Amino acid sequence: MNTKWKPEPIRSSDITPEAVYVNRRQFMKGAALVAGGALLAACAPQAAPTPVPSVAATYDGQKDELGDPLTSYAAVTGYNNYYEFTEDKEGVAPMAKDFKTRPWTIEVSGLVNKPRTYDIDELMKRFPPEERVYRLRCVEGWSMVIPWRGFPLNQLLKEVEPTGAAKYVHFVSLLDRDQMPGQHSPFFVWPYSEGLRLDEAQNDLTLVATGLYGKDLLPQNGAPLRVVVPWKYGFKSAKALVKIELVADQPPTLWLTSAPNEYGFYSNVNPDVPHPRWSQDSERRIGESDRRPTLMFNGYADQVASLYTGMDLRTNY
Ligand SMILES: Nc1nc2c(c(=O)[nH]1)N[C@H]1C(S)=C(S)[C@@H](COP(=O)(O)O)O[C@H]1N2
Ligand SMILES: [Mo]
Repeated sequence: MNTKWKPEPIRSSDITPEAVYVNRRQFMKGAALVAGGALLAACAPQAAPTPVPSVAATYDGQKDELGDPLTSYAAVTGYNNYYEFTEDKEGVAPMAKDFKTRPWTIEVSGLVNKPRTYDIDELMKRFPPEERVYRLRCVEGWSMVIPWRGFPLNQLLKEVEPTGAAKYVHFVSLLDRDQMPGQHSPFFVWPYSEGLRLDEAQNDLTLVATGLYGKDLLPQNGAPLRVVVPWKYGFKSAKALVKIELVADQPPTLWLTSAPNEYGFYSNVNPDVPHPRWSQDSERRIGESDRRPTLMFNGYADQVASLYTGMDLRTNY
């Protein structure tokens, strides 16, 4: 995605074969059975009830609201963009496998009445998870359909009470050169950071994700928590968050800092506004062979178009 990148068509060899996915699914069913057994055994009268996340037990045949099938678990967890590790999409998962996600805290601060630092496990108990199937459209021209588990960011923002001066939200990812070798790259300003206007952050679609496919996030997908903003290009959805800061002015972001002519602050999915080096009017859904047309706001126009009333989306790309 940096200046030396071109969007490349994804070869089928880039994606873990379906057989691996099927095996993994079998394994997941087995794991669920084991977990169920453990739960029964633990259910002696004096035992406290174990909270069970409200996620579907099976994803077979599940579709998004447009009727499109979910992208396989193997592809979602095996084909990733995560520059802190490597620019090789299939290399992220093996490199990130031992990434430490505990202990972990997330600071919510800045222009708020009640700044707070949450322990990740405390945060996950405080905000009950929902399941949301969202499309993720990478600016490079590929997309996936992912069943996320998380909670709307607006619930967290409400709890810390943004002041009247807060106009933007700055998302900051972990800085840890020992664990994230990509952060030795001098081409970017680390840590990874992103930003939204406050009303975008408060929109009900904006999710704090802690899991996908009913399981905790794996490191390659941004464990232990990330933001997911489904109507914007994937890079707005920052991984491994350690800080969410409410600010008055548009915050700096990694991509805007490295290539302002290519990546705007808004970065709404928009088939009518090409990237300077390639069209954005179609995309390759991972797992499919034909390209499909890219939808305005990634198909979420009904929920978000009103956020941009009166704005020229060619200038505010
Ligand atoms: N911290 C961090 N967050 C990140 C990135 C990154 O390199 N570092 N890549 C972004 C890009 S370009 C995309 S397309 C999505 C990919 O998310 P996924 O690998 O979970 O599909 O993560 C986004 N979040
Ligand atoms: Mo991306």
